Amino acid sequence: MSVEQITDDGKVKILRLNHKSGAVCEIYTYGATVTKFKNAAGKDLIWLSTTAKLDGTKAIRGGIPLVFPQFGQPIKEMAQHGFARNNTWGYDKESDITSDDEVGVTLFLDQTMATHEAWPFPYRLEFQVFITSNGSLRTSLFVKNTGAEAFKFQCLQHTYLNVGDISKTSVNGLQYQRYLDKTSADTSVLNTEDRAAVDFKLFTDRVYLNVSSPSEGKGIQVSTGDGTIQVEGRALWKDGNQIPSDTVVWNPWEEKAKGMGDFDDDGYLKMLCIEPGLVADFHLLPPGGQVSLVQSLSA
Ligand code: TA6
Repeated sequence: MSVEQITDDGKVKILRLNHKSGAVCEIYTYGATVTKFKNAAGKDLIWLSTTAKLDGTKAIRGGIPLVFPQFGQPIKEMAQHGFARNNTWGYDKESDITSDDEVGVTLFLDQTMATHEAWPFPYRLEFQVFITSNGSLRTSLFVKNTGAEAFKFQCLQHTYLNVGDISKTSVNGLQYQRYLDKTSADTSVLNTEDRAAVDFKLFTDRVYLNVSSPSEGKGIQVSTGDGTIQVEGRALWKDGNQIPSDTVVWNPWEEKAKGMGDFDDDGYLKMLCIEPGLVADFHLLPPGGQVSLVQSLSA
């Protein structure tokens, strides 16, 4: 069980978690972006574009980029998906966890490191990445209001899953859920998912509302050609009470994939984004308040 630091010019650029099971996870301090998770069976669960910028010039394409304080661009002056994913986070080795069963690190960001004049609030983000005793990946984003006034925010873990072959992929666990279809002419229409198994044959961009994983072992199952990836996501107040959270499902498909310079032209055939978040609306966090957004990936 170990945490390796890969440095560049004396600064930590990548953290590598090595679990005794053989599972490995890599996180860039830039954006606190998980870029790799290979489980104990040697299966890579995370997709990363081969043309992703990894030099800090833009958010990493693939992995688990972190979206905060906005999802999309409701605040027009601020970059799409906010500023958490395109700034370098801090890392304090003292916060490492290397117990008998788990290995984990915590990265942090606050208003002294990244902010925006259109959202001028004191905050602290902490992002914990653990490989757990059963070889799953648990990523927890903590949002803290360290200021004297309430602020509104959205947050999301923009997880790019490696599904191998999208034509052999289907998602279970969304049936009867309500969703907004961002590919439609009217994105405000509330639709209902009627399929037990959702498959993918075209550009897909949907916000499923209030699809929190009710408890351990539930959540969303992504059936791929060589197994199933279990995705659990939930949001919690500091007192542990659950907040109904959302799940975004995205595949840009061929034309949009080709239109992104950092997205492999054929990448849409190998990836699927299943993204737990609080994005259907802004959420109000009072002074001293904390919300955690927890994702668990296993296969
Ligand atoms: O999560 C889905 C989404 O909001 C899509 O609408 C698409 O914009 C995607 O995020 C990627 O956004 P990005 O800014 O990373 O290119």
